[in-house]
Amino acid sequence: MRMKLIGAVVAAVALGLVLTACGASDKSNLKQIDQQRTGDYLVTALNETGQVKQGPNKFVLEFRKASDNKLTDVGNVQLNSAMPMPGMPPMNAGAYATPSGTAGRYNVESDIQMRGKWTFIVMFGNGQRASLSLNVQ
Ligand SMILES: [Cu+2]
Repeated sequence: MRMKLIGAVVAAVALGLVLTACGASDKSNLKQIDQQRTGDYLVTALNETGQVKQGPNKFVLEFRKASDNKLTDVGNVQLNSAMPMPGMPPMNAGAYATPSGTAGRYNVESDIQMRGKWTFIVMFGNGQRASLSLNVQ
C-alpha cells in the first residue's frame, strides 16, 4: 500500500517535470521588450537582449491567449511605428511582421532612426490592436 502511494507520487512528479519541459519548449530564450494585454490576447515583443538599439532591428512578436498563455495564430499582422516629436509630425520607422512558421509567432524587421521612446501599434485579427513601447537606445 505504502509502495503504491510512493509510486504514485514519483509518477506525478515525473509527469510534472515532463509538462514543465513541454511548456518550456513553447518558449525561447528570448527576453521581453514589452507586453500588452488587449482583450483576450497577450502581445509581446521579444529579442535576445530585451533591449532595442538604434538602427536596423529584428525582433519577435508573440500572440498568446491570456486565458492559457498558449501561442495562437492571429492571421495578418500590421505594424505602425511612431515616435512623437514635440512641434513636429511623428517620425516613423518601417516595420514589417512576417509569420515565423510557428503559429502566433512573427518575425519583425524594422529600421529605427532615432533613440528614444517609440510606440509600435500592432494591428491583428478582427480589428484588435495593441500598443507596445520601445525604449530605443
Ligand atoms: Cu525622433
